[in-house]
Amino acid sequence: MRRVLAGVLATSVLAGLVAIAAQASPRAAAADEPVVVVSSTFDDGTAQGWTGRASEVVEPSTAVAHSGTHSLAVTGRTAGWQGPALSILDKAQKGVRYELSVWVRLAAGQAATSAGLSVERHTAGTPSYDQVVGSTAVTADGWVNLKGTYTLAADVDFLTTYVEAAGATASLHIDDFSMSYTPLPPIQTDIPSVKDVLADHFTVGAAVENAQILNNHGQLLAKHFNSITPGNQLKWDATEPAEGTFRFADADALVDWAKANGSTVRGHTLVWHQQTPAWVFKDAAGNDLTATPESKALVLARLDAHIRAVVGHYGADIPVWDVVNEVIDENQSDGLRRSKWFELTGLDYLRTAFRVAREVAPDARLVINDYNTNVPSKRDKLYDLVVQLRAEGVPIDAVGHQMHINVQWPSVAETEAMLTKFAPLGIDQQITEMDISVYTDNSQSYPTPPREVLLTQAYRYRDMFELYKRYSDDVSSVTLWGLADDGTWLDSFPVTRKDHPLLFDTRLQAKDAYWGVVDPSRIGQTTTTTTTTTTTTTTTTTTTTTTTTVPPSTCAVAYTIGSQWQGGFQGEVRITNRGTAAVNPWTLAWSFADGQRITQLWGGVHTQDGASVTVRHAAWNSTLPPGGSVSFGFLGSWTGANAKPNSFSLNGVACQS
Ligand code: 9MR
Repeated sequence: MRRVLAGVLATSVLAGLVAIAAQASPRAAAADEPVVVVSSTFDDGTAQGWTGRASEVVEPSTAVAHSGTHSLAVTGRTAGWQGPALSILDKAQKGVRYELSVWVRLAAGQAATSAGLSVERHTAGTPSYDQVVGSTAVTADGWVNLKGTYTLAADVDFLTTYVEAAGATASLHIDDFSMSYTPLPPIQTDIPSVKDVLADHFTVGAAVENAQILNNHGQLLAKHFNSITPGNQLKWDATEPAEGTFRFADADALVDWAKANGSTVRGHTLVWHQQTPAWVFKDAAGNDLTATPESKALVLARLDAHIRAVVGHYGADIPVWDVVNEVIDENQSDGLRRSKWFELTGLDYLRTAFRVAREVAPDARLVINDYNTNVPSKRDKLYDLVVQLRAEGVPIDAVGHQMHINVQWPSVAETEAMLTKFAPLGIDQQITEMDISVYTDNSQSYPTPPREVLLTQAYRYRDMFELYKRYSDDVSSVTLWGLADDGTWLDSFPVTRKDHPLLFDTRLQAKDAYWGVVDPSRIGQTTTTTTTTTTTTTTTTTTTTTTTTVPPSTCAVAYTIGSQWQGGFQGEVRITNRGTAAVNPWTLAWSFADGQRITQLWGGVHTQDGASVTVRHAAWNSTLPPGGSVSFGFLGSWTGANAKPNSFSLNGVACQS
């Protein structure tokens, strides 16, 4: 049975989920229990806040329904990007990982096409578009579920989620949209910090996205790592999407976080054959450059300008750069990857990149980075290139070994041979992108990784870190490609399936793999409990007192009645941010039990729908700093006992009252 509560908030069709907002007596959200913050079923015969992105028409329809009586019909589309959109500005809290799910079906008679689910956000008027679910086949014959996760990492003044469809004029239906999150348990604070355990050997890093410096992720990152590598934010497509137009906001936020948290930053990466915008290899008329002296001069000038701008922007804040990435192809007789860079410039792009980086950042450590450097044929080609370029005076300071490996491959002996190969050069070596996939071939897929596989992984981490420690005179840093198993590129590479390659699980709790690095005598002492979906696997160690049952409360609300008279009263609400990150913007919601109605409110903007009240910040108090408070006051009418509301939610997350 479904109940439709005020607005778009309702209990969900998803069994066992708990809607916290606008319920009369919501219970506190427990860790590991999904909380629905938005549910749109359209069964009340309204569009429940959904609109078109342009002039297309959205209206409730009984023609088809995924469940209940209604769906939302979308007609009159004239472009692929058009489709139904819902503002989630008041619902999404920064740093919280939401699951978005919607069912899509084409209207009767429409030709098959594809559809996707995305988020549009604006910061200071500049729009960005984040894909939640990529292009997925849809037809008029049945419903297709688009489901993915989204974490807001930037301050925004506009935030919508929307469905678009490749068929520019296709009419479609959507139904049973939900936006939910599963509160994380607190991070374990009473286990050793990886960076402290390895302090005598090398720095320990994690590759991160902007969402991972917030909330629990930020706490975990700060506790265990003293180096971060922006996973995508310093790549060419992020920093110079159009010639001469530089964007540093995302990378700046990571660098600022590192500075504030005593962490160093590895700059990744200045030159790569991927994530390089098309304009770099086109002439002014938009034609592909061909290998001519003029083209070579043009791309080397672009490379020079790019490195000058990016490395120059960060100066001493980024002391290590992966100057070039993945330039070796061991299947070529000369060992050099046939990238556009190589085709247009030969080896000169390498020479230019290192030379300019050295000129702009004379003190930075300059790295040549690659994967599979343990494979002898590839390792030897890389070695030959490094020797040749260094002999020419090209300033290469370090070799980066990515170390994307799995639970069976490669052997420790082969990995040791990788390090000993380069040691005689007296060159620094860094482990730059390590992870250990639980899979050894593309046909495997575990809903939950078997315990023996996780134990094998733990022993692999133990053995590899023991090796690195033995070579700590040669190895200055070890970075993992990700923070925890809830964010890994291996979930979609080489095939889509859930992988578990890191030290912390999807709930940010220490795995056996963590103990493999920190204290191998404790491998096997973790207990693993599994719930029904792959994303709610929880590992708690038997050796800590932290449990997964205490919900993290990041806000507290004090509701006071200042004075009260026959029929009227004056109230004040004080919200305190108990988290470590600012909340901006904020919206507080609660439900009155006694028929109270707000007649006037200051310090915020209110709406009231029946018993449900929503108060959004005023223009001047939109930020709730960590540890700080904001207050607003109001006049209201009352009947009955004028009972105080006993639960509140801030941006959809339950607060203490
Ligand atoms: O982690 C990165 C992922 O988010 C990007 O989609 C991907 C694009 O190719 O790049 C990933 O990072 C890569 C890194 O830059 C170089 N070595 C391989 C990494 C994993 O693909």
